[in-house]
Amino acid sequence: MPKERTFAMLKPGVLQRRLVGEVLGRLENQGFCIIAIKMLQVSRELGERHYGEHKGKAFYEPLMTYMLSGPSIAMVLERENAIKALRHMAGATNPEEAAPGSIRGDYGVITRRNILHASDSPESAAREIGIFFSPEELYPWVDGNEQWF
Ligand code: FUP
Repeated sequence: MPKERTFAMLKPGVLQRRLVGEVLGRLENQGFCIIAIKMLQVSRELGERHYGEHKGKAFYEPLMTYMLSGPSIAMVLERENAIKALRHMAGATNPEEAAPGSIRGDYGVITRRNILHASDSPESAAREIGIFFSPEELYPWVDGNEQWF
């Protein structure tokens, strides 16, 4: 299968709760190559571009408040079947419904603070990567360990 790229973002609570290492460790254990990573304070404008599809919904403003409450960690991850694999690892949007063993199932408590964002389709992945990263910020590297995964 060809390699695929997806976009992931660890939301502000992950830093607050000292869960960055736990979540990144899980992603590395599943063979994702981190080809771009940065810490950033999401601005209102960036938050609205990212979550614009939800504008007008009851949870939109509380979600924005949360996303702007502190820095986030944005990433581009590469792997075979990366988009589905990451969504599977993330688990259901509502942590109460997310399976144990999934990231949201194990660390999430409430939906608004559900640990991470993961792109849900190739179109979303391309759009979200483009919002958060310029092409020069991506560092595709040859995965010499891929036979181990
Ligand atoms: P997901 O793709 O799993 O991140 O889920 P959505 O795109 O449906 O939701 C985006 C974000 O909105 C979630 F991560 C958290 C927030 N949200 C709520 O706060 N309440 C809801 O009922 C649904 C989503």
